[in-house]
Amino acid sequence: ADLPLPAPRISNPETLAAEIIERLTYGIGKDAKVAKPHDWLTATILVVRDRIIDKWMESTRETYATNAKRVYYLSLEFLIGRLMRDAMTNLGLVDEIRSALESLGVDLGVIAGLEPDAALGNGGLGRLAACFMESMATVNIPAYGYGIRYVHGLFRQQMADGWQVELPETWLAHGNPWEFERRESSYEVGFGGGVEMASNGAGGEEIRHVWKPSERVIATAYDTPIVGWRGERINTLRLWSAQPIDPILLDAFNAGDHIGALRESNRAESLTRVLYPADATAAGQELRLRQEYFFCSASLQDIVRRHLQQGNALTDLPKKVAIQLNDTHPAVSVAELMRQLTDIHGLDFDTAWDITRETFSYTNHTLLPEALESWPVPLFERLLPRHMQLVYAINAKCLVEARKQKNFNDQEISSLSLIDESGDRRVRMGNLAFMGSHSINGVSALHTELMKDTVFATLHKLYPDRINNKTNGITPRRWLMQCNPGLTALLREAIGDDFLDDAEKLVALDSFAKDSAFQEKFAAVKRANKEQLATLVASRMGIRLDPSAMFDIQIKRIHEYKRQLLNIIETVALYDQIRSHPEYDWVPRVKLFAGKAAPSYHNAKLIIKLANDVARVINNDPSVRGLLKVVFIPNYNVSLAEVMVPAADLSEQISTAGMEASGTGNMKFALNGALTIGTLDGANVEMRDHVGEDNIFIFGMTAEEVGKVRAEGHNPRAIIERSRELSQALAAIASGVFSPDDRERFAGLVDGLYNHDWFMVAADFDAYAKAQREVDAVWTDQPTWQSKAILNTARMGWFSSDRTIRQYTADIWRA
Ligand code: DL6
Repeated sequence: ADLPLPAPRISNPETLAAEIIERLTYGIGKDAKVAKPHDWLTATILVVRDRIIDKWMESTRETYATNAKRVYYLSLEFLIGRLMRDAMTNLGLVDEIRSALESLGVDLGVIAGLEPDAALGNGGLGRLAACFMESMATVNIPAYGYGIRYVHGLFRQQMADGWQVELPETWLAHGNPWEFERRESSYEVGFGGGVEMASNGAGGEEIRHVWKPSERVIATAYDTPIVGWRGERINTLRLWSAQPIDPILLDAFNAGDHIGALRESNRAESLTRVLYPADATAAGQELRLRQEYFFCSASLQDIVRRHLQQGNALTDLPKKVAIQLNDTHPAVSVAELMRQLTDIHGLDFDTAWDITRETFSYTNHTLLPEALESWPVPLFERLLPRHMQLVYAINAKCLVEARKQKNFNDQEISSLSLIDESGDRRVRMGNLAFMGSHSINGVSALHTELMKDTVFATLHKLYPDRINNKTNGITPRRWLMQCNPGLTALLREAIGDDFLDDAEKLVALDSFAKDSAFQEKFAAVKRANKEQLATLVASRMGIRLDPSAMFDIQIKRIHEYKRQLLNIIETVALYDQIRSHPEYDWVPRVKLFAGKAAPSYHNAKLIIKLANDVARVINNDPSVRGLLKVVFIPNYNVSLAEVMVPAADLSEQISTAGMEASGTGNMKFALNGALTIGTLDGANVEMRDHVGEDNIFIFGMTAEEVGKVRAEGHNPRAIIERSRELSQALAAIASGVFSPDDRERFAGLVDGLYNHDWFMVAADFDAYAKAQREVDAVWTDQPTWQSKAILNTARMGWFSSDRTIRQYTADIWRA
């Protein structure tokens, strides 16, 4: 029966206040008189959630009714952050909720700050997935995100004497009012065992493969609604949690083996307990492959079930379903869909292969060789025996095609192969994702070109139409409207509200760039944001910052290719200069850093320690006269970024050219009116094209030059010896000026620069230092600085993830 939906909720402050009290009382069981801030937070979320549910059901009903094509975004990571402000902003409820709470004596800002960050991701790739989820709802695409409901997301970072210490993060400690457990959406996922042949039907002539796993777990769905802008559409993020088939083995328990009785249960639950904390190295461990297969299998079972339930034919899958693989982590899906289509649904191999390739598309997010996943054949075969057979069958089919079509030589054939035979035999997940997809995209123009020339050169030769570019974007709701309400209000006053619905309309601000009254207002907003960040730093770290100094910020994962080290060395050189030339009119700067290092990444952790050691010395040196401060803020996460991004004057995007696939932090800063100092890497190249080369500080080697120097041989020692500033700074670091307790601490780091300098820190140092002095010069001319900052905000609208999603929709998903 076509049952009606409940009447939509009314959302004025009085009814909201009454509902909050009702939720507090009947939902949480708390008397308002004794309710704690956390209770208020939960009650408020539940009231906001009701408004979302109304729309959510409408959206779902509409998709079913129209049998529209659905997009599925498979990602092992979703770096979501907090959801309450996001939902309230998109539903237009912020002011109403604030006054409702005020009437109850509760401060929205205080309770909003208690919401834990959902940190189910490491960095760029996971945050992009979160921005995409919001944009897909905004541009009205019926989409589902599929991932894992990790009990512990990315670790909490603490500093112990300047060293990173990792602590477990417990985002679910107070429950999660955003999610709905869907027990009815449960699937079995198998591992191990063997493959048998079975005849099909009475005649017995058709033969099928039957996988008999030796181990099974249950995947249970948890759904979180994702609100699009103005609440027009609500999509679903479905995260899987692993559960045992038998919660306790009673026989074992009764026989006195109390630990053994829970072994199966623990083994199942450990599957989804922890997020792997490395972003740029393949995890390479069995548990990781189990995680990957677990979420892919459950997601594909769910997708195929929904497709069939809607009355569609399996052969129509590509017409009704588009599945985007977020990097290679879900690449095993290619083999899993083939298994489901052939072994379970009885399609022949060739038909299944056509459907598979038309359904999948794959995004590559990094060219770093150490991040490209591959699995030892024996492990893959033991865990997924049927998938191994299918990988061999797919490989045979594609290699025959390659030999026939292109007359490839043996070397080319071996680089195409799904099996890397060069050492211990390994399954190449990048090649599997590529062969199983009709579209393979990079995330910036430069990265896409490099993909064609490097990692996927032979595959590109074989399938020249598949690689395409989709430059990343960021959602302007979270990264402008929510994180920078001051700027948003000023923009609305100046150019009206059009940009709220279409970020590219920000370009109307261009004509205000030279308007001195507007410049003052723009600068006042920045100043207020800097004061807010200074308050945070003072309260968390006891360090006082001067908001009139230039706030120069580098926040991102700590990685050698991102070159925090270059920034720190330049800071040391500047420190030296300030002390040697007290007569100069130095521009006061605050150098801010934040970011996490993968727990096993030794040099990255050493770089954090160096930043902290340098900070301690500089901040305590009276001869610096407050002209330079260095701060490493611990525990970088989405919420901290939301405070730091609007407060930046200068954004550091200084990776070795050719190594950062795109970057998205670069876009967030520029949208909020920071000027970028950066290399021609990733999306910086396109940012320069958009904001104009006069409004960005570009320095250093190009990707081509880096490639050439690496190929021809690099002599960093000679470069260092030629640069007085650099050699002095390195000598200070290596000799223990900043580490008197352990003078050798950084000797190895500096040796690395003298001896190989793979990341071109020495090679780019002088250009970087020169660019920093140009930054100083422009800063001293505030009207010019402000006009450039305004032009950055005006011209960054193209980098909205709405634009990116529209491009995926038009070119890849055809939804
Ligand atoms: O595409 C999103 C994001 C890019 O902006 C970054 O440039 C890229 O490093 C990141 N990649 C990852 C995966 N691993 N690594 N490295 O997070 O993707």
